[in-house]
Order: sequence, then structure tokens, then C-alpha cells
Amino acid sequence: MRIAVVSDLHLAAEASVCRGGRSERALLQWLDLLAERHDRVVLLGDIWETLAPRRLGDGRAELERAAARWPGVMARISDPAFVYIHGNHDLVAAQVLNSPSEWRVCADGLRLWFTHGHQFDKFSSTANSERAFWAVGWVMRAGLRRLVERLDGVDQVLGGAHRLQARCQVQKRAVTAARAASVDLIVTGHTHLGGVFDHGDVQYLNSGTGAGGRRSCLSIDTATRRWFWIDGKAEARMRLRFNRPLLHSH
Ligand SMILES: [Mn+2]
Repeated sequence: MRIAVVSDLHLAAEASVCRGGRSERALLQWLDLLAERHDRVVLLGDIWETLAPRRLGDGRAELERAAARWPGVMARISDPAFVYIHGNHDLVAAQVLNSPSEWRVCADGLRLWFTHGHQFDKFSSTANSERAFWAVGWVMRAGLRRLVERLDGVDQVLGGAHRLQARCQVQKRAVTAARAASVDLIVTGHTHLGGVFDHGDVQYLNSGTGAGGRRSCLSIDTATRRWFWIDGKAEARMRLRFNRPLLHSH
């Protein structure tokens, strides 16, 4: 099975708080190209930005407004070629769209677990984070996008995310959970730090982000047991951090 993974688009109704770009056409071209080349495209959470409404707690209305601005993305969510899993910034989709928190699949003898990853983050899994992200929305409306981009780094520190495998607490917790659940691959987004990370018996994969001008994604082929992360920022087609094929099987 060939699976592409995209996450953290942060599509919002208002341009000032939308980190996912301006053109839906360009975004759909990318998603449809991935759908053409894979059996499934997993939309792994934070596809919608519903934590930055004008009024705190208005997430449901915010999702409707965002969907009206990005109708093609919403149409793909109900397309069988796509699997949509909610994250913390689109948690409201669990009720409104019946979006699950995870997808577990077994293919070619590999067990895979797809989940957004905020549950492994000590900051985003707290109730205070909703208020914090709502405040960030107003900072963005004030035109301080650059500041927010720096806040992304603060968010990573608070949540325990790190670019380096050995220092990433989110990754460490995800791998512990994967071992307890007896899966071979755990795939998350959330930290915006994409890559393929070898933990021996478990592989941790992160899709990175499709926001901030990036088009990062994962491509997984369970038949050949190869998976790679594409950093959508610079060399869009460059294959980074190839994994070693898994030798064991269940
Ligand atoms: Mn997230």
C-alpha cells in the first residue's frame, strides 16, 4: 500500500490568521498529485485552524467559515482516496465531521498507526493551550506574523518538541506508545518538524507542515518497506533521510 501523509495546513477563514497559503488551486494540485501517486492520502490533523476565532470558543462556526473559503479541501475530506484525522487545531471536526483521532492499518505485514500527535505534547494537550492559540490569532490579526513564526519555536519548546531525535520528548512519548500498542510505524504531524526517525523496532515518522509556504509530506510504501520525507520548502523533490528497510516482520 502506498500512503502519502500531509498535515498542519492550518487553513483559516481569514487571510490574516491563515498560515496555509492563499491559493486553493495550488493546494489542490498538490493534494491531487499525491492522490494520483498513492492509494491513500492521510490528512493528519491541523488541516483547519479553528483555535483562532474572533471570539474564544467559537471553533464550530470557525470551521464552517474556513470550509467555505477552502471548499475543494472540504470536498476531498469526504473523498474515499483521503483519510482525515483531526488534530488539536481542528479538534472540533471530531464532532462536526465525525473525524477520528487515529487510523490504524495493517498492510503487507506492517502495522501502522496514524495520529496527529498533540497527545504526546505536554503543552497542546492542556486546556490552557486553547486560550493561548486564540491570543496568537489576535497577534496575527495585528500583523505580527513574523512574531508568530518565532512563537512556533516557543510552542515547540513548551511542548517538548525538538529537531534532534534524542531531544524530542514528543517523539519519545510517541515511540513508547507505539511499543505499547505493538505497531511498527507511528506517524504523526503536529510539531512541524518532519522526518523519518529510526528507533530500531519502531519507526517514527513526522509529516512536517504544509503551512508557512511549505509543502512537506511523507510517502510510505509498505510493499517495498520504504518511506521518506519530502521537505517542501527548498528542494521540493529531494528525498531526505531514507530509512533502512525493516528486516523483521510480524
Ligand atoms: Mn497540532
